[in-house]
Amino acid sequence: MPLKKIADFKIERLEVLDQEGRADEALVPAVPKEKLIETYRIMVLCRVFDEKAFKLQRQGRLGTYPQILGQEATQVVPAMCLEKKDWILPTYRGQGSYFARGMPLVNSLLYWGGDDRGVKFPEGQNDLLFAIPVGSHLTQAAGFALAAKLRKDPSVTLCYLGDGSSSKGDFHEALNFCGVYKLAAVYLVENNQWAISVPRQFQTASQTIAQKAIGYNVAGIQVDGNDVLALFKAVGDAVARGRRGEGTTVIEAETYRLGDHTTADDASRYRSKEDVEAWKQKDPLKRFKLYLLAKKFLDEDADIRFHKEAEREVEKAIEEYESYPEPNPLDIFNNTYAQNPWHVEEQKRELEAILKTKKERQGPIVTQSEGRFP
Ligand SMILES: Cc1ncc(C[n+]2csc(CCOP(=O)(O)OP(=O)(O)O)c2C)c(N)n1
Ligand SMILES: [Mg+2]
Repeated sequence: MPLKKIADFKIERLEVLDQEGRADEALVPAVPKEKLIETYRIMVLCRVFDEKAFKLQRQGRLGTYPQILGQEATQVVPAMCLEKKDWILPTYRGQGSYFARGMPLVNSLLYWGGDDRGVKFPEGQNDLLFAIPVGSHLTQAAGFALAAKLRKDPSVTLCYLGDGSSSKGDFHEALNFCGVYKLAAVYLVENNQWAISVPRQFQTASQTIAQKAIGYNVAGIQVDGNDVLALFKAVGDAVARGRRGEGTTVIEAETYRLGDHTTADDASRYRSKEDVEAWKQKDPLKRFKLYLLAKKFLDEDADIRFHKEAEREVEKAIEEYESYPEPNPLDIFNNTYAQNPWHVEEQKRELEAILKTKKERQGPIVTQSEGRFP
């Protein structure tokens, strides 16, 4: 006797733009023209910033830096789908999401230059600092979404994670919690095919990452992560669903990390040029530009202007970063506890004494310009 079927599951993949930037009109989301152009402008800014930050690191002017090259769409578009009061928890590969939220470029340079004054976010919006430990922010995102629910606050929590992060227990604990309490959260998995040198197929045996949503009775969908319009549709729908009280969505956005894991890595040691070249053909900027040109929302002159403006903006941020007033080493004790425990106070006094003696003997201890990153 055949067994009784008690449930049926399917996972869908959303694609709107093809590689030449032609859209499937039936699927195009209703996003105002101005917003599309602004999205493109920020994506261009990300690309210019990213390239420059890489070079600064190579010149010893910036610390270790994780490029977002190739992931501009998965970075920028989800953040563009939020209201200011929504919560956003990016990963360390998160410059694009921060820039989409209006974070000044200099802050990112300060952060990756090892200066914690870079983590001062724009006032009046709910941007959180990413965690460098992989996945530790996933359960925190569920906590933010639960807090919003308890306060009857309509804000939605957007949490970014990588394919590697989805193998961690935190992901499953967070989704279990979100499913049970029907929380207004969106987990945006940037599946860039690599967790440092570990490829996607060694990350999970499941056919998609999106299908992991099924186990927790939350919505799940896979999208082409290099397709701006597909992302606007999937994330826009997920945010609206959360806002309506209909729970959490997992979005697996398939993309590719075109650069190294960070400036401390050399990806040519573990992956082929052919693979990288094939993904370059799916460049999210190129495809979106072709769409905007065809729609006459953009012309070549405006594109050149966006690039020039981005270069000027980045240069200005670098000047500001490199002439930033010296940090006070004692700040390390000021921003962790509301009230320092006794042993931290003791360390603070110790550093105060060291700084005083050094200052008397040698003048300033830290200089911005001289060999910060040998
Ligand atoms: C808890 C923890 N384990 C290991 C690491 C080292 N680590 C840094 S990034 C990374 C890979 C993460 O891959 P993924 O989630 O796919 O994000 P991606 O870097 O590709 O954006 C690892 C293992 C870490 N930072 N934290
Ligand atoms: Mg990854």
